[in-house]
Amino acid sequence: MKELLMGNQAIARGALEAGVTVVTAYPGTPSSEIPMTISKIAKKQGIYFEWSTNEKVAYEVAFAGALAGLRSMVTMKHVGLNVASDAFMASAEVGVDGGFVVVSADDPSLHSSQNEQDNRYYARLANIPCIEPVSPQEAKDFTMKAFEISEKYSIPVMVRTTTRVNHARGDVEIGDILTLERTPKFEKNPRRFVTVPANARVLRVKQLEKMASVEIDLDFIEGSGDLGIIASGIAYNYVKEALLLLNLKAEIYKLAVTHPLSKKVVDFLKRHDTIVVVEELEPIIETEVRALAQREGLSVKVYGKEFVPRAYELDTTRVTNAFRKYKGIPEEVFKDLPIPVRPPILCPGCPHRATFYAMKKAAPKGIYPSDIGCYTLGVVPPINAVDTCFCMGGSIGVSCGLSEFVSDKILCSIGDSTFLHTGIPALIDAVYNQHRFVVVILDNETTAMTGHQPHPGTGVTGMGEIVPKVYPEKLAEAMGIHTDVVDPYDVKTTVKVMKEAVNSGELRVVIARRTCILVEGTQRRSPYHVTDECAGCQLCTSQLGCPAMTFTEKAVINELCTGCGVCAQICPTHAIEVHP
Ligand SMILES: Cc1ncc(C[n+]2csc(CCOP(=O)(O)OP(=O)(O)O)c2C)c(N)n1
Repeated sequence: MKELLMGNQAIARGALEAGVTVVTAYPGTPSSEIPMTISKIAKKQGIYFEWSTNEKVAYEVAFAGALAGLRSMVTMKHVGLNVASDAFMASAEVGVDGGFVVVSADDPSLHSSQNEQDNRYYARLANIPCIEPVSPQEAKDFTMKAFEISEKYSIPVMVRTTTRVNHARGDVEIGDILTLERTPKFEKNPRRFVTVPANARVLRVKQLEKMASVEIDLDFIEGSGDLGIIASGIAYNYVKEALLLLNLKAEIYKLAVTHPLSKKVVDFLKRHDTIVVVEELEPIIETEVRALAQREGLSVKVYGKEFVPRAYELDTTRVTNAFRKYKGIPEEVFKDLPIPVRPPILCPGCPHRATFYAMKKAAPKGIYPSDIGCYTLGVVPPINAVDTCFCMGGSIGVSCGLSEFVSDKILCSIGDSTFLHTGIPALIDAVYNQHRFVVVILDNETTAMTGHQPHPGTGVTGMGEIVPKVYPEKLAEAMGIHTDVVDPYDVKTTVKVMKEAVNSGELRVVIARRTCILVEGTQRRSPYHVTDECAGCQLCTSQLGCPAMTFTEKAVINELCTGCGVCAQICPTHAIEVHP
């Protein structure tokens, strides 16, 4: 039986058909639908699932499952592996008992990410196998295979995907869900599990030996021609289309296992005088293929990034142009379709808008370091209250530094999920090292940006259980920080509390708590309208930038109004009222 599945659902299905019993994750595009799929059926299937506080914890929990002999999977976006990398490196050395699959969902072209990063480097850094599907069917099959390989060599296996593979949909052959009757057990073994230098030195050599023996048979070769093409990941699909468009003949080596390279690659090199490596992002395979050719004493000419762009994702046009360049024929210039630009913007009624308004009122000339979440959209005019955004949790750490080096007033903004993810250690640093600035936690009681996943502050687990909430104010107060909790829809009080915090000259925390408008729903509030009292001062539109407001001769509120009432509170002529 076949089912139309998204790549991410296919990975989840593959894990189920491989008998997975532990799945953990921290959300992040383009990976989020894998754990979201698992979370819905975890209880029924007897799977332990958790949304973890951050990727490092997610990694450690799943790794523990694998150490106890259970098939385990952890999923994250590419930058998530930066957060998990300490645990990741150790796990590669220690090895696993149950199959352990690490899904790294990379985001070439940064559709929804802070940077572009090729995590195939991580597979090399940790020296673990890396396999890359190109379709939903392969996403399922390779996930299953990854569990097998992991158990065969007792090593974590990376399934590396990219946005187009995660989000593409296609027919997938559905098999049976596997139930493995395994009793988890932890057998003490300090020589393996306690990585003091004397033990870790031994593990290091063992791991090298283990990886030297890895041979995974998933690659295939197709087509014929003098030219040899090596393509991996989604680039393989573009190569096929480009060859058709250009009527070009070539033998294609479709690389599924991108670390370690199969011995078959050498035979392929021996058959060709010229090879073009087509891979998205970094010249990793290209460099390794060149090294292989040198080691084997082959005179084959290897091309890659001379023709194939290194930045951003590839597509059929870019790969076709790469081959045009290679053949010395003019590249085709495609004009972008005349689609109107629609930059992302905070939703109408988003409580973050009101919080930013109050921050700017409290310190109009302040510096506003920020973080990653919906609130990063506070960078867009007219809000302009986001001066930095580097990495998750970075707002507080950067404020610790800036507050020491510049004399401006500093108010940083960070979301509730992000605060719990990596904000806490930086806040402790601020207390310890006596840094003075204001931390505004924009607590919309969810992880909105990535699809409203629960987190420790929401009081609901990934399996749907109701548990005690972790309150950011209790954490901050326990650190000895004066902390206020405000409702950003109450503009007057929020501005007053922010001003007090800024002018205190102390380290302060202000928690702006108001449920995300998409979670709360808009039905409960009456929309507003503008009366004849409007003086046309444009304060509302110029300060808030709410998509529910426009201005012609006077302010106009459209049907997008959610009834938050923030604009009514700042109107100097009281010309905004609830719609009669
Ligand atoms: C290291 C890392 N992990 C995950 C993500 C994906 N991501 C972006 S913002 C965000 C959290 C947003 O939640 P919150 O801080 O509560 O802000 P909100 O969007 O709800 O305003 C996540 C998980 C990321 N960008 N980087």
